Formats: sequence, structure tokens, C-alpha cells
Amino acid sequence: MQTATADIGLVGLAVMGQNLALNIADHGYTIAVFNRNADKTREFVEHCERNEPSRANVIGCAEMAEFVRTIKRPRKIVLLVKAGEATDATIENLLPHMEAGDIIIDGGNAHWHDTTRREKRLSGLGFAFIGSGVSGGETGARFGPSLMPSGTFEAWQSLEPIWRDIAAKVDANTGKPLEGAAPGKPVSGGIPCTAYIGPNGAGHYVKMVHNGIEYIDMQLICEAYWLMKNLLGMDAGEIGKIFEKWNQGELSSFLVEITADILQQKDPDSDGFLVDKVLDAAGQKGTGLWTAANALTLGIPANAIAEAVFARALSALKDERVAASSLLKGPVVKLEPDRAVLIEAIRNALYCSKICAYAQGFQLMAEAQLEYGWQLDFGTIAQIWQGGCIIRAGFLRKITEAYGRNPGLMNLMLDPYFLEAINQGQYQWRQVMSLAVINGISVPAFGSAMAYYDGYRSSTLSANLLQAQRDFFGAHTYERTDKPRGKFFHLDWSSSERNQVEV
Ligand code: NBP
Repeated sequence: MQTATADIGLVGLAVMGQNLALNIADHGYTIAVFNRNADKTREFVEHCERNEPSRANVIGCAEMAEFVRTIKRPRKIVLLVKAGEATDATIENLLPHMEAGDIIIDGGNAHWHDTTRREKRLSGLGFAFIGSGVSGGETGARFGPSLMPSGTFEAWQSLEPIWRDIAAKVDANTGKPLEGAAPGKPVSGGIPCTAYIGPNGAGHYVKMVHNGIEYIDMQLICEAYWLMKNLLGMDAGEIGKIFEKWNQGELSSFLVEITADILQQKDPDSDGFLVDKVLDAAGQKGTGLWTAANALTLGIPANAIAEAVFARALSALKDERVAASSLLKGPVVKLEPDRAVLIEAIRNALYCSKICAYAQGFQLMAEAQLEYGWQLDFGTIAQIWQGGCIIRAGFLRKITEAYGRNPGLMNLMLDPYFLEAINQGQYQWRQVMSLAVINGISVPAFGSAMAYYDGYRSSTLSANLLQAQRDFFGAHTYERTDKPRGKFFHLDWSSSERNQVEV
């Protein structure tokens, strides 16, 4: 019989599970691994024996009971299976073999509602449950992801040493990710990109918002590319070089870096650049949609994040767009711009829009913590996104600094650094928007971010008329600007007297 020698166990040996298991093994922990289809476990162990320096730390188990027995108590068992039913099925299969105090850690992309439900059920049975957002794809999982765990604090304390070891690390002085990890040689030192987020589903919630921000970050970059292509007639390689330059400044980020690389990639099949041959119909897996839907539920104007989801949906209507393109007319681009000036204006438009998008993500989390009873530390959240994850960027350090200056910051745009950045960039942002509209170029995320900015900075909006309309047809009442807030009035719109009453 297998004795309990493993420090931790992991179920689910697809891309993420294999890489996270190797990351854990590289940090000197013995890890038991299990997969529903036992062939995958065998193949993974064979791969480790042939290729991996940390092979001695990986124990493959063909049976679930044997797998659980192999792990030291209190057991820590990481799930990296397909989110949804597979996660529930795996938990049910594990439970008969587990003992009180054991901890299940779900690293999949669970909906945070599911995490809250699972945590409640398992804690009622005497087990602990941690939902941990994992960001960074397979490379992150292998060499350092950003990890967003939540559950009981006691369970977190038990997991913390491993999670801090395997997380991405950033330089304490610069906030830049520490690179250079290789199989068997993890980076040492630096600040780990993980921290306790809060109880129940808080970690997966924060991961969800991260993904929503990822959607808008990507969309904004695509729009900047699209403007350079269509307003300036630049080819992909030239635009790639611009992104390379931008990556040296305040836009420095993983997404800008890979964009520069992607745009300069030549087509392996024919002449020209690969990106020009990639079909313009975007897919999505749902976390952006979850973020937008939650923003609608909470009544938070995360319109740019939602716009990024809609932009993918619009792109996916490829056949319809092709048919419409010969019927629905628009202007012909007519421009003789100063190229350098317009490129700089597009950079400013991108930066200002990005600030608005992040402001929306943080505003959403601020509302969520009130609604769901969490206490989120926004400076720390921005810090654990500085390394490992897809939205990692120098910009996030500015957000950590902003919340350091003012933990109760109402909106990121009100922090002096971001306020100044938008003040400086907004004239050019508006010029770019005007050119896009006049020339018929679709830049929905830039426009949506600007609508948010202009709406948020307006002490008065057109909603006075809207409230009157609502009162007219639905007697929904209105407040008056010349009376204290909380006093509601109704006008009898249908009568000839049109009397107003306080209700
Ligand atoms: P997948 O999401 O493709 O899931 C495949 C794994 O789930 C396999 O191990 C499979 O076992 C297992 N599984 C399935 Br499917 N149904 C099962 C069931 N009913 N019972 C037990 N196991 C079941 O793998 P992935 O792309 O590695 O992602 C793993 C998790 O990490 C997902 O939740 C994903 O959303 C999340 N995530 C992924 C990324 C990424 O970049 N891919 C990033 C961050 C988070 P089998 O081999 O027996 O079919």
C-alpha cells in the first residue's frame, strides 16, 4: 500500500494541470497526480521520467483511493479539471476518500457563484475549500502564475507556503516580473503574485474581473492597430515596430509585447504578414461575458468591458458583415495626416481608454465587495496582477501606488497620477475619436471608454428627462434638484391640471 509521502495532490492532467504539477515539483514539493483517464497519468509520468529534472517529486496514481492515501494530512488537493460539471463530479469522487480537515483547491475557471456554493457545502461536511483563480495560461502555470485564492483564512494559511513558492515573482523595487525560470530552476526572491483575497468565491470573482479587463485591454490594442492600418495605411510589420516602441514606455505590458511580436510575424505559407491572413472572427469562453453580466446586475457602468465582449460578438458575424459591406455605405478614408503626430495621438487614446477600462474593473470590484460581504484590498490585487498573468503591466504598479496613497479611492481616474495622464492625453484621444468617426472606422472600445469618461465627469446628465419620461408613462416618480435627496414626486401627466404630489 502507498504511504502518505506527497505534500500535495493534483487532479486533472490536461495542459494546466501538467504544468502546475511540474511547477510545484520544481519547488521541491512531492506531488501526487491523478487523471480520470489513467493513460494520461501514465504518459505524464513517463514524460517526467524522460525529461523533467524534478521527476522524483512526481507520483502518478491510477486509482483515486490510492491517490488520496498518498497525500500527507491535512491533504491539499488541487483540481485543474474542466470548469463546471467536471469539477462537481471530481469533488464527489474525492469525498469518500477524504477526511475532515482536508482541503480541496479548485484552480479551474469556476464561476464564483459555484465556488461559493461548493465552499458552503464542503465546509458543512468538515472539509475546507479554496477557489483559486489561476492566470497566465500554460507558461504561467509552469513558471509562475498569478494566483487569486479565497476560502477560509485557516485553509489559506495551510496552502500559503506552496502558493507563494509557485506564484510569479516581481521585483520589489521596480514591480517588473522576474524572468528566467527554467525546468528545475525556479526564480528565487521577489514578491510573489498571490495573496489571500477573501472568503468563499472572492478569488474566482477577482479572476473573473481580471479576465473582463483582459478582454478590454486586448480590444483596445486591436483598435489602436486598426486605426494605424486604416488611417495611416501602415502594414502590420510597421505597426508591430510602433508597439515595440510603446512597450518601452507607460504602455509596457505583456499584451503590447506579444502584439509587437505577432504583427511582425511573416506568413509561413505565403508572402506578407500572418496577421493579415488570420480570420477576423473572435471566439470567447465566457469570463468576459460573466464580468459584463455582473456589472449589469450590480448596476456598475463597466460599459467598455461589456463593449469588448460585444466587439467579439460583432466580429463573429463574419458572413453577415461580408454581405452588409457591399450594401451599407460609409465614408472613404481621406486623410493627409502628419504620421508621427497621429501615431502619438493614437498612443494617447489607447492609454486614456485603458485607464477608463481599469477604473471600471476596480469600480465593479468595489461594488461587489459591498454586495457580497468581502473586504478586497485593491492595491494588493493590482500587485498580484503585476506578474504571471495575461494583463501584467507596469501600469498595475501605478494602480497599487494609487491605492497606497488613498485606500478609499472612489475611482481610479481621480488618483492624481491617472487624472494627470487623462488630462494630458484627452485632447489627442478626442482627435483620434473624431477621425475614426468621420472616416467610418469602427473603434467601439475607444468610444465606449470616452463615453464613460465624459459621463463620469459630468455633474449633470440627460437622466433628468429620462426620469420625467419614466414618471410620465409609469408613475415611477422623480427627485427634484431643488429639494433634498430622498424626497420623491409624481406629476399627474394625464390630467389637464398636471398637479405635482410628493409621494
Ligand atoms: P480542460 O479545461 O480542457 O479540462 C481537461 C481536464 O478535465 C482533463 O484532465 C479531463 O480528464 C478533465 N475532466 C473532464 Br473534461 N471531465 C471530467 C470529469 N467529469 N471528471 C473528472 N475529470 C474530468 O483543461 P485545461 O485547459 O488544462 O484547464 C484546466 C482548468 O484550468 C479549467 O477549469 C480551465 O478553465 C482553467 N484554466 C485554463 C487556462 C488555460 O490557459 N488553458 C488558464 C487558466 C485557467 P480526461 O483526461 O479524463 O478527459
